[in-house]
Amino acid sequence: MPYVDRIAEPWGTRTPYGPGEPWPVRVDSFLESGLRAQDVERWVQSATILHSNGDGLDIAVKDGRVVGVRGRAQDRVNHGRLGPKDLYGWQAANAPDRLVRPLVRENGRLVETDWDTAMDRVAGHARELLDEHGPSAIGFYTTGQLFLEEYYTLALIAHGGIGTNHLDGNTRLCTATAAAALKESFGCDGQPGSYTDVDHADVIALYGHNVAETQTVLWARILDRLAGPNPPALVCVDPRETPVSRAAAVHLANRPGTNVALMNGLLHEILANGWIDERYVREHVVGFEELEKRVRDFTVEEAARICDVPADALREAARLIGTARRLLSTVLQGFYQAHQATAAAVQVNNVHLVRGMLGRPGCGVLQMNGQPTAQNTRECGADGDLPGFRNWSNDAHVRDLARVWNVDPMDIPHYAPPTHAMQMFRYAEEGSIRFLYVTGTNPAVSLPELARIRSILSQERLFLVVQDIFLTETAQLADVVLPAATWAEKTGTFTNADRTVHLSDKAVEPPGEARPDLDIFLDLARRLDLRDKDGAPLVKWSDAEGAFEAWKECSRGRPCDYSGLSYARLRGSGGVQWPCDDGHPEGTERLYAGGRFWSAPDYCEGYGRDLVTGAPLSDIEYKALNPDGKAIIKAAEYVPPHEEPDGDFPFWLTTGRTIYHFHTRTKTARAPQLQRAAPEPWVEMSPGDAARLGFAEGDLLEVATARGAVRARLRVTSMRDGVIFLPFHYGYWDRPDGAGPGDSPGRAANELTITDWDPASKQPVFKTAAARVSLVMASSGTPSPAPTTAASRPVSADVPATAGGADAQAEEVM
Ligand SMILES: Nc1nc2c(c(=O)[nH]1)N[C@H]1C(S)=C(S)[C@@H](COP(=O)(O)OP(=O)(O)OC[C@H]3O[C@@H](n4cnc5c(=O)[nH]c(N)nc54)[C@H](O)[C@@H]3O)O[C@H]1N2
Ligand SMILES: Nc1nc2c(c(=O)[nH]1)N[C@H]1C(S)=C(S)[C@@H](COP(=O)(O)OP(=O)(O)OC[C@H]3O[C@@H](n4cnc5c(=O)[nH]c(N)nc54)[C@H](O)[C@@H]3O)O[C@H]1N2
Ligand SMILES: [Mo]
Repeated sequence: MPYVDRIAEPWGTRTPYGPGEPWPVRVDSFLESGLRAQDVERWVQSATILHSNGDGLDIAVKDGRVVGVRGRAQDRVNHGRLGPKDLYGWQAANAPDRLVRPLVRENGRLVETDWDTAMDRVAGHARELLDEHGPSAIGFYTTGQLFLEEYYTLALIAHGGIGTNHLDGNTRLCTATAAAALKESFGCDGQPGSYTDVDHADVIALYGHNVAETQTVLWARILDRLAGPNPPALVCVDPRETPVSRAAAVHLANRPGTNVALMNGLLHEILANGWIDERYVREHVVGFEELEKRVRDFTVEEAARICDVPADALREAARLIGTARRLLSTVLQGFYQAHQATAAAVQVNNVHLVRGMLGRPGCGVLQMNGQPTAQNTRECGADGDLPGFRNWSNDAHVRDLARVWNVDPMDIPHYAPPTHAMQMFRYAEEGSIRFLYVTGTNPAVSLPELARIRSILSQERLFLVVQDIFLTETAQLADVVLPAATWAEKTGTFTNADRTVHLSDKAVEPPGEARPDLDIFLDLARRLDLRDKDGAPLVKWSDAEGAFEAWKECSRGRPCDYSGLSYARLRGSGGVQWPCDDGHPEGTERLYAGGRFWSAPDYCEGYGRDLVTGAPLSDIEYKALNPDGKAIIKAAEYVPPHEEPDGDFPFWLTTGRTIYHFHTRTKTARAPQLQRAAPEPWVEMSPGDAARLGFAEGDLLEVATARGAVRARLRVTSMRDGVIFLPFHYGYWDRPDGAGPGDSPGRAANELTITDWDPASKQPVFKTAAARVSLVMASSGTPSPAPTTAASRPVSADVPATAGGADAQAEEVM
């Protein structure tokens, strides 16, 4: 059995395979030092949580503690593989600084208290505001990292009980555009493709998606195809050089913010060459003429000029995509966190619609998710939408939900689109939201323009509740902090980016008095005495399985139908893809086979929006556009970003991720192997720009925008000129110099980002801002500590390679 240093070699050993062949099994595992498999007392079934891939794993338990993980060979998603964050990240839950008791603010300081005191304060304050100001004074901001059962319960409390329209997830920052683009094109959320499309595709196009670092096991699957016979050709659209671009047949390193121009150039070429499935378009699609009109005169040269990429490279990409027999496309944050996010993501759907490439092996779109349970936030309505992909602007859907919940339809807010997260923070800033309940997210590091966010969260008049597992930058500003139990300490289900549902069983007891998020929500509902229309308790379950059973009924007959699933069915399984119902007892691999969509006017999840203004369309407009429930092609015109580089701020600043860390690092920084691999922030710049400005690898630089400044050490990488990149993982809780949030100089990338969002999905713009860079201190030869294994690979050969040292993990290839 090979042992591999999975920090130095994040994707592990290759197991090549050919088109249509089964992907070989390789079981990865990591146990606490000194332990062997025979020392483990119990293995408990679960799946990975530090990304959206949903890789099946078993949790190793000894003496009541988690001591390791092992990939599940029989899981449909990973066939046993795990990524570096999955192998090591679980150690964070054993950290000594977990929150173990509730905290309340007394005379300006957070002090420990008991659950009754803390929850009475939360419920008492909410009740007082409800009586004095009504439900609109109350907002909930949740996450993509809890379990399905928790979101469904929260959505019922907020929408069915309290009656507020202010409920959203950090999924707004993450996959709001995935949902919006799927609704625009197919009338409903729901991932058309499947990871098994990788096994069949002859062309894979990745749009703004650094899959190698962000879904490492999906990339391992692609790498194994590339290493086998008849490999697929990759097309990569990303301004930076990444492991994906290095493996690609064509890399379009477009200027940031120009994705719509690029897509229109590709579509022009595809249409001009007649690479169209005319019959598919005729039978299954509306809106083709609009697209034809939009791109006819938009030449490849024009696109190449706007995007600053070679016209021939664009043509070559269009040829690959246009002549592919089995095309798989993936889309993520390079497209989603942009000023024209939905417009760009929809053009990727359009490529598949004009080519008739959906619902068959190898022909799929993956409008990717990021967080492990983001899909459930959306399905259960904790992102503001109504549960079960019901349409808030269709009264029949609201009535149907009211039936499921046994409440009056008028008690479910549906007078306007649900409030999106950025708007909720605006309402808190203005003082109309007075109570904000934050669960499983750290907005004081992850939202744009942090100086503003800190000032909103620290207002005297805002009552802030934070439910987390650590005392984060956000928790430090709270009035009440509730200690949550997390993965491995509670039971629930979650659904990955290709609709695969996994069960995650409780393996160990939570530390101290920490409680599962579900139990905290149930306690809140009890203390608020929320009732249905007959006076019975509104929430009718008391545990996770009860919540799941209730959700099954809520989802019955809707696209995301879970009615054929149960805990018993999921236990022992290798993951099941929804819809899973009487008609599809084994689940559903691909959606939209045969060109059938969930887009009929009376069934669809939304009537769509104007992609430029974001204005929702009415039912009348939708019925006129799409009376027969076909797929919808929506064209879009390129418009430049609102903030572009100029004389004062000459660089494009973009932000994103590295392979070893997850978000604000509350977990990965507490896993020593991961923290060592990427201990401090850095800033990436091209060799040309560095030489022009006289900067060298390792120099300490200050990066500033109109909103703030941060310091980081320079990593010179092969990215395009004029762009700089900052990872957004580094906040203030573990800063070596002890400086806190708001202290100068800053460290979090979001000190710099802009308060701006896509008009249709309302997803914030994290990928473009105008910045300037200056030297603080020359390096005297010490390189920056950025990883050498991935996109931040140095151009200089003198930088020591990132390695895990003594750590080598088992990989059992079957
Ligand atoms: N290691 C790791 N994995 C993760 C996470 C993590 O924090 N760490 N988080 C998870 C989550 S929640 C998410 S949402 C996903 C995100 O996964 P990804 O979207 O793959 O990650 P990002 O690094 O945010 O952005 C992807 C790429 O977009 C490129 N980009 C920037 N601007 C533009 C542009 O204008 N156009 C184009 N075409 N590309 C651009 C960047 O150079 C970057 O390489 O990752 C998930 N997986
Ligand atoms: N500049 C820039 N900013 C970005 C992005 C970017 O690319 N660039 N990406 C955006 C994206 S895609 C995302 S998803 C967001 C992520 O942003 P956040 O959601 O703010 O980041 P996390 O660090 O994942 O925060 C999750 C919190 O939940 C806590 N937690 C973990 N497990 C549990 C649990 O079981 N229960 C409870 N109650 N708490 C738990 C963790 O300790 C942590 O504090 O950041 C966004 N911000
Ligand atoms: Mo995300």
